[in-house]
Amino acid sequence: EQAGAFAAVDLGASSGRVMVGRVGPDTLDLTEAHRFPNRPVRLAEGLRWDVLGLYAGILDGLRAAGRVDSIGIDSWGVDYGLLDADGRLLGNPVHYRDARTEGMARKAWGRVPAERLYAETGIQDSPINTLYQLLAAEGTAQLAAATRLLLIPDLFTYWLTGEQGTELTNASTTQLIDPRTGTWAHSAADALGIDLSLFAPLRHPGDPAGRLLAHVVEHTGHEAPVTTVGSHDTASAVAAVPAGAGERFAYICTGTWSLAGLELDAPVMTEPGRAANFTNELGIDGTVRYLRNIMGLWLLQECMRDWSEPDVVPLLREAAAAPGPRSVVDASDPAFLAPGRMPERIAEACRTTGQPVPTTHGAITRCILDSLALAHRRAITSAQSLADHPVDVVHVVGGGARNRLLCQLTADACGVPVVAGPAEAAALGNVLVQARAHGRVTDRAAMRELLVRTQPLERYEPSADRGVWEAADARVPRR
Ligand code: LRH
Repeated sequence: EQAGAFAAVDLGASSGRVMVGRVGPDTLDLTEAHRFPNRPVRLAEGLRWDVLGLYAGILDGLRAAGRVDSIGIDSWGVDYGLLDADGRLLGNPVHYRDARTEGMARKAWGRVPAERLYAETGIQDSPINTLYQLLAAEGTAQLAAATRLLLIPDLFTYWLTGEQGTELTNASTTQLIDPRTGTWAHSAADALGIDLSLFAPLRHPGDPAGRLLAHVVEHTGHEAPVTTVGSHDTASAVAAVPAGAGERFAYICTGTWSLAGLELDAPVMTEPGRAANFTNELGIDGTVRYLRNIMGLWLLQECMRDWSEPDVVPLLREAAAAPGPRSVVDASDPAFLAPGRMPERIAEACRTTGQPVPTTHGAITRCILDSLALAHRRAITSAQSLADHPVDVVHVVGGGARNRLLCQLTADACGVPVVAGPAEAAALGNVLVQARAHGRVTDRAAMRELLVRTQPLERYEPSADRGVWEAADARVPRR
């Protein structure tokens, strides 16, 4: 059987990996060539990404991957590096959890009213948005010196190939793209004072992105083309949702974040959608990711950091034994965005909503998982009514698909079956888009059909007890 080999560089908030996917008519398997930590660094000036460290990890990973037919890169959204006129990186890219965007929504709305901004971009109001980051950078020497802005995956593609571009799915997270047209929102950008010529020309998943530069080939030991994929990790993950033909599904991409919503053919840019803070990000093939950003397992990761507890297994065991849902917090509240003091902040949220404050690590873990399940329920329920798009099943993909308790609670809270897996959805979506561009799979339906046939999935049925989730829902005010 003929199979192609594709290297997926997939960068997450806490680690990066280079995976090799083999794709043939009846084959889709993924092996890890290299995994490396992604450790943000706090300077006096703020929280920064160590992009050189990440790039070194990518190079080592590509070397470990061996000969492949192509390479694709995806990462978290919204963040970027700035280049000067010589094409050199100006400083360390700023982390989206940096506090600099505080107050920037108000600054934006002073130039373009919130309703108009949403009507032209369809993007949720979140402090992480590239637009707000650019407004925060206004007047800095760095931005003044910049002639080019490259989103994180595009920056690495540039370093590997010397070619500059702006991949569309990730560009949609900037809040400067009109999802109805898939091009820049010129009128909003002009009114906001954002210079769109900073951005390199748009490119689309499947487009060729360049070939490895000679010094890169020297390090990796082999030549390969770089292929544009859904470079926003969530776009790649949704491309790898193992939905059967005709299935009416919602998805939750779980990891550091939970991204919960629907895949649609067209954006839904309504006022009720804006009020519920739904976003219309672009997926592959002109699809729209109509979803909400939920804080995700970040809440637990930060508690574990606070507790100096590296092992999640005992926490999940205690959490599973704890009764719940007892105390729940609003897991989509941006109050939880910044790092630090997470157990205290969760306790505070329980206190202000008049609920018992969980004290043991197991009880706090349970509170977090119940809160995520509740946020999943709210997002999936609202998405269906806002988009008039009912579903029968929820696919949980990404790292959280391995978390059995989270999957069961999500099924219980949503009241529909959960199908969990694959955990490495972003890497698989990255691989599949490359494989399609290189003729190994025909279309999006065939990609999903291959996933269904090859990936181990687990099904969770909802429990009959719906009342406890309605009661939990009533305890947490909606923002
Ligand atoms: C998930 C993700 C998410 C974005 C956030 C910045 O990794 O890309 O879709 O909102 O990171």
